[in-house]
Amino acid sequence: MTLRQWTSSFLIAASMGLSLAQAHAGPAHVKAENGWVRASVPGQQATGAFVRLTAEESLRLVGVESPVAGVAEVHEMKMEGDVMRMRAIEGLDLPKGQAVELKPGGYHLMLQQLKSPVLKDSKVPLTLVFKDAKGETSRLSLELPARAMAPAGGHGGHAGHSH
Ligand SMILES: [Cu+2]
Repeated sequence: MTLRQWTSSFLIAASMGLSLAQAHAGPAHVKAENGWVRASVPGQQATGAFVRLTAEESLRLVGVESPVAGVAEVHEMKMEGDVMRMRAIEGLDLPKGQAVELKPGGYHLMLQQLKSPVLKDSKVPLTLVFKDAKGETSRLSLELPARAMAPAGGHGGHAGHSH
């Protein structure tokens, strides 16, 4: 092998190594299942999105973005006295390999300042933003179907709550 050949194979190997490293820092290593968005009616300002997330490494869900909403947040539902309230949280821990369910009545993604009604059977683009232990950000883009109600056994998560 000449020096020139050696150099070029070294460069190829180096660039392959680099692209592998970049791939790891790119899309989040999170499995998203059973995702859906609650369809809204005209005039409704906000709706919820729900999904089951399983992270391949311990991550924290720190945000959500969607072109259909002016503001999108990660929310939790909590009893305050005897009233169920929801509020934005800074992050939701996703322990490695453990499914975390975002569902009506529990943690959910809140889409606020809706730009137009979320029509039943339409697809809603959402991007989830995660941070790992080192503070590195990764993203997962999803298209979730809009449904009038939960796929099975759901109950009205947002009825009676306002923002
Ligand atoms: Cu909410």
